[in-house]
Amino acid sequence: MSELREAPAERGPLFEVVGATLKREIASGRFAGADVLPGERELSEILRVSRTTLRRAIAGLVEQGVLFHRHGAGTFVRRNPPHVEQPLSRLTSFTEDMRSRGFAASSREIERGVFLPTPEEAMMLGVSPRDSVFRLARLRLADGVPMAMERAAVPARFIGDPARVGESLYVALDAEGWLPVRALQRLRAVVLGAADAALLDVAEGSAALDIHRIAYLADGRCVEYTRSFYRSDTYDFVAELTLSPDARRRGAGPPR
Ligand code: 16G
Repeated sequence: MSELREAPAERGPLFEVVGATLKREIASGRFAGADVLPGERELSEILRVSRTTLRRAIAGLVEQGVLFHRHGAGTFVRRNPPHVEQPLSRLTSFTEDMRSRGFAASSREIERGVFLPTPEEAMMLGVSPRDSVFRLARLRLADGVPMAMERAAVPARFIGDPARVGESLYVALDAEGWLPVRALQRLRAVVLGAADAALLDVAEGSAALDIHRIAYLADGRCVEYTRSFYRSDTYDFVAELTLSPDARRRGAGPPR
């Protein structure tokens, strides 16, 4: 470890040089054994930089998905992007899905507020163009890796105080007594444009799943319209198919 040094040719702010050095060392398999980075003090001594610089460098690598923090356990090297198999028959939230798989769910907020609906939102939610909607656009991450870009719209009357919507939209809806019980979802393949590709940390033109979800309350009112782009390299949507009761009877063979 003692030869871990910045390359003299590298220029830029010190924390970026340190980040690039760490990234190169990781790529060369430096931490392959344990996958956990040495402690902050040890690493800052090895690299001969302040802990503040080191922290900024590490934060940058967490943002890029190279490293991730595990609460109370340290900073780890990510070897493979999380891969998720998602059943298409259960109505669950992103936070719930990721937690159940042992990934730490987080979000980077792009937009939040109460606005007049776009024509698309008004149509999908069945609200008047004069009714307000609460809009929340977020990049969703699992263990620090971008997984999906979601733009959710909820009729404002279902959100008491927009500022109180925390990590999970469904937890907030549940707290107000408006948790959806049913949803319709449409999936199609798309090619990502530059802006969404940059957010999802994939090359422009990569394939993604474009998902529209309309979620309903028990009384049939629409509570959510969300348009999402899911990275196709991290998500498999799995549907269970069953034979119709008629066909099942036919397949059971002649009655004895
Ligand atoms: C899921 C839903 C999304 C919903 C979000 C709530 C899909 C394709 N989308 O990502 O419609 O808004 O969960 O997650 O499954 P949250 O409660 O963690 O904010």
